[in-house]
Amino acid sequence: MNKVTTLNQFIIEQQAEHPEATGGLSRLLHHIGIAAKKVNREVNKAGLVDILGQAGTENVQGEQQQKLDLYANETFLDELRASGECCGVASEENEDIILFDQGLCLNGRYIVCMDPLDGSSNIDVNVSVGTIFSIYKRLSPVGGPADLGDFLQKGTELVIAGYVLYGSSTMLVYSAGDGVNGFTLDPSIGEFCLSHTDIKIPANGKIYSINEGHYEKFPVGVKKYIKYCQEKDPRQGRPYTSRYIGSLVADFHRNMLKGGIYIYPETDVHPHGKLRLQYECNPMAFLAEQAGGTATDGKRRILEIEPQEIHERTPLYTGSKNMMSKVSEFLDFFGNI
Ligand code: P6P
Repeated sequence: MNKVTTLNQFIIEQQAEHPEATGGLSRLLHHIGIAAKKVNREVNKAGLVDILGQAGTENVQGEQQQKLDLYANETFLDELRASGECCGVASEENEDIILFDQGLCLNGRYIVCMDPLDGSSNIDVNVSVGTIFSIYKRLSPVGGPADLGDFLQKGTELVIAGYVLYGSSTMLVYSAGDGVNGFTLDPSIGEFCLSHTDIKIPANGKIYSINEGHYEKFPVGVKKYIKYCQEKDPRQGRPYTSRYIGSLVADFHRNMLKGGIYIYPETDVHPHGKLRLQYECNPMAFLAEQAGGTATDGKRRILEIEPQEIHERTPLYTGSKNMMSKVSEFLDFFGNI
């Protein structure tokens, strides 16, 4: 019988490779896994209970909040607080940072930036959605409250980044800076089990993922790249295939396994891009690089961008390194205008 490695076993084994580790990060990850299982339970029965649809409120983005958005946000906040290792959270669902400034949490050495339920507008139509999380070491002194500077660290300072994909199966994928590993939830035992070891994104891919509904407003370089993907050239395996789910975690995960490129550039509606640097782009960029891919804003490495505020947006180009090199040629030649 094949040995099953659960997420908790894997975390403990990884911790053993770092003698200086105190177990804090392991406890934090363990609680993230619990929150993911709780959210998975509700996502899976959405439609059967009164948790579908809009909550009748708006988030800081001015977007209609789904009932599951609020449930996911509260669930992850509760588990992060319960871990005692986290002193504060920046969430897509909250305008300001949430400080855990009571008791044990004041000694928490980590902060979390998260999108608790990304792509949630897809929930009512049963399309995959995801959670995106990223963990930094706090910069503020342990024992006191976290401050804004803790949440405005560059992606190069990330300690852990990961996502949960609530899809045909539920997977938790994360990296602590030494490769990317994927864990599939086995409902029969209620555990995430190691299923994708050391994920590497293929250097080449045949999939480009972009919302071509915004085509007319794309930078010229992006338009030229899309046409390049569509031109027939059997020697280079073109035309490529267009795949766009409209759920970042699902599009990104597919490209991680099969190879491909995901692009959300500047548009007229989103002149700085739509996606959020701190809790969407930086974690995905960290994972892409850990898997051998790359991630830029069209010019700069995402992880090198100095955040100015917790909800700032950025264009995102990420995926297979050779496809990223090709799109960069078009952007350099035609510019980002
Ligand atoms: P559009 C979902 O709202 C999201 O943040 C990402 O998950 C997704 O990739 C993107 O926005 C979809 O945006 O403009 O194509 O609907």
